[in-house]
Amino acid sequence: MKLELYKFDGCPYCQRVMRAIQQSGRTDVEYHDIQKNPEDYRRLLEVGGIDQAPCLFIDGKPMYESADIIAWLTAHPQE
Ligand SMILES: N[C@@H](CCC(=O)N[C@@H](CS)C(=O)NCC(=O)O)C(=O)O
Repeated sequence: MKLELYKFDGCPYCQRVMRAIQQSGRTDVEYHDIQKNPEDYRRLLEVGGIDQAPCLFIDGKPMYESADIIAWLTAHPQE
């Protein structure tokens, strides 16, 4: 399963998700900074359709909302 987090560092909701990822011990999340990388920003808009971070792509399918992302990560521990 491919997990990609679209985020930027000044975003408190992104920080909350990244903290949850760190605390869970997960090592399988790829980070995409939408402020530092214009291509990542474009992909977020193209695939996600909403200009909002954080967004977790789960096998290419976008999930918005930090609470939903954290709940999903909790329910799906790294194998
Ligand atoms: N309810 C959302 C809020 C996310 C949010 O407001 N993110 C801000 C950055 S901190 C954002 O992307 N704002 C841009 C926009 O909404 O257009 C969550 O919990 O993930």
